[in-house]
Amino acid sequence: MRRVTLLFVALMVAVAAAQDPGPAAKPFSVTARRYTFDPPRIEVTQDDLVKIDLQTSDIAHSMTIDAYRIAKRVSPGQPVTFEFRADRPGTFPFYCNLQIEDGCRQMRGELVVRPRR
Ligand SMILES: [Cu+2]
Repeated sequence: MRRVTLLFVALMVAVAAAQDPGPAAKPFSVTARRYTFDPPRIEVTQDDLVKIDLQTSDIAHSMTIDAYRIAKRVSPGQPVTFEFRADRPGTFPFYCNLQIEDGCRQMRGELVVRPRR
């Protein structure tokens, strides 16, 4: 019985460690405008909780990161905040997937997720 209890405690500790949210979300403020993202590059470390405050300074845009299945639309005067866990290391492009203006196709940025050592 005691052995079972110890096992259970060990398991719960392992689960808690796996779910450790770690430090608070890393905030980034991103401004979309014709036809750039500012900043165009976001660097984080694997497993960081990334918080993006997205706003546009002109027309509606989006911030789309296919690798993370993120597509957030932002409208003038209505900033959007979203969070995600950067669990995949690598360099991932982000872009604007709205077709309101042709120039949006030039909107490119990259998310760099450094591997955790
Ligand atoms: Cu756009």
